Amino acid sequence: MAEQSKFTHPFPKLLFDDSHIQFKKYSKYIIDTDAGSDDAHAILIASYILKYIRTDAELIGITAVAGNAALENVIKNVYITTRIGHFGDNPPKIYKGCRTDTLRRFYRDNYFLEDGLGGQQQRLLTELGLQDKPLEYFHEKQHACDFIKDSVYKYGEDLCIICIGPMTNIYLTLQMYPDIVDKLGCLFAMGGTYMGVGNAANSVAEFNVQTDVEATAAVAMAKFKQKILLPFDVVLAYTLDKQNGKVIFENGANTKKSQFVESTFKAVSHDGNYILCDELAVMVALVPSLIIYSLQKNISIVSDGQARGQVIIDWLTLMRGNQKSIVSILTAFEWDSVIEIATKANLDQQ
Ligand SMILES: [Ca+2]
Repeated sequence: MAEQSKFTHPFPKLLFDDSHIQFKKYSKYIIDTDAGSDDAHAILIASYILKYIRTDAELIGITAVAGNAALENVIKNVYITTRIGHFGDNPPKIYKGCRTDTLRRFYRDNYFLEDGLGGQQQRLLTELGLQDKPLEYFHEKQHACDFIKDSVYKYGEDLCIICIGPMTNIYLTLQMYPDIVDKLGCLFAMGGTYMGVGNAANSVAEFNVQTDVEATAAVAMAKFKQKILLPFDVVLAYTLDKQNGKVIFENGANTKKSQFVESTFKAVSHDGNYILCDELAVMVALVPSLIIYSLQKNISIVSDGQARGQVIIDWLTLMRGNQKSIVSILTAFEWDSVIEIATKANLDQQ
């Protein structure tokens, strides 16, 4: 096993236990996304996994939510990605979700520039001959929340929803159809922190949670059968080494897919630190054998004050009653395999 895959915890041993469980494979998946270049990269990798590794599984749809970019841009970015990825003639359908967060604050970080795709959206749409298409061309008529509800009713325990954006779509679906809690197989989310290392302005919250704290807090408390969390600070702990980072993010494969990844990340300064964020979430959700350690802990979300949006971990099991909600927090992975998958996803032919 490579050195990098040995993740050491900075906490006393008593906080960790033998609670790691083997996560099951689901046969149906939905990706809920605020794409975002890293979401686009994650969807590209998902298309590779579904074509070559999880041929038994199906991505039944992609739901869009405002976050990294405005909803219209998220939808177009997802559409572009599904045409560049490994989906072939059968790309997943795209559903338009929530235009804003629950408090309607219209928060954007523009981390991947205004179009959410590193300024490449117009060029890529033009290359696909779609620059003049109206927004309706790119998505289904049914609203994302209704699609999520119908899918949960139809597939139940066989369905896993992978959330790589703010929780607004899931929260709204839950408000409209609360019985999905008892039916859905798994809710998997990239977001939050477990060591308090956030990327929001207050330094303790993570972007997806901070964008819709109310939605996250409500979804976190909902008693789904299985809730899995990939925290942001775990992603940071798994920063790629420079050599692998360059191959994956700087067109190491010299293919159309590899160029797509490079161009959409060009606006971001890697500073020698390449991370797989939403990408890692999608990889381990689709291929759970990549997960080698997790903690089963109660969590809750700070809803006000200076630490608004921070995830509180109930390390010593002190939370009571309605405060608590068990989540599987992922902390360690088969890193060599993760790198191999991310590298191969950039190749046009295998
Ligand atoms: Ca995202």
